[in-house]
Amino acid sequence: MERVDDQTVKATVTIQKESRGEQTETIEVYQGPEAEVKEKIAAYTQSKDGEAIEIEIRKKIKVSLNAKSGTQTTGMVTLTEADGMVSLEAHINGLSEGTHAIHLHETADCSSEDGTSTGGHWNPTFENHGFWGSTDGFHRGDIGNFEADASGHGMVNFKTDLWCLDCDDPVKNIVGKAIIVHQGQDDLVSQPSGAAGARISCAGIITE
Ligand SMILES: [Cu+2]
Ligand SMILES: [Zn+2]
Repeated sequence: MERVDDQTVKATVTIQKESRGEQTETIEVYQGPEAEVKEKIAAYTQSKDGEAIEIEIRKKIKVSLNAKSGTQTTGMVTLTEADGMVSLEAHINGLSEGTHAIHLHETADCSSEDGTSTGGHWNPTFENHGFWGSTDGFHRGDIGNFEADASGHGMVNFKTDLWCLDCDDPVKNIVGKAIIVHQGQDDLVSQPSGAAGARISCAGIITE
């Protein structure tokens, strides 16, 4: 299992108050572990009865990609949730130059040498494998392909409202899943996984 280097929640609480025709706005920011932040918000807002309260919570999970299948492919992935969107930003090193697939797989278990302990593609909607957004169906883990340069570095920037971090919806929650980088390219057609070759790097999306 990968260690989570940084798991924080940032919450902005805005309180609007009107008295004698005058509007005042107070903004409080809390940052830390989710449970702690929620406790602080509850304590703060308890005394603010009858005032307009707006709470925005930003979640962040950082995990490291560990080399698999005899490679040296490692990296860092940051997942952020804000305004109903989840962003994935990955920096990957030790790749062969060219196109590589990246997916979410079913289980955050990177213990096996070849990454197969993570299971198949995460597919909570029971659709076919395909390119993200395809009307013919796609897995909710089908992030797709990215390019690695001559120095073996690749970057992924991906954003979607079909995921969440640690929410109650099993079709959206990506906590407990794995991020897998492949040796080859996803052809976006072959079933069930795009014929992308060996699993060369793995990160479990876990919160502690
Ligand atoms: Cu995969
Ligand atoms: Zn797939």
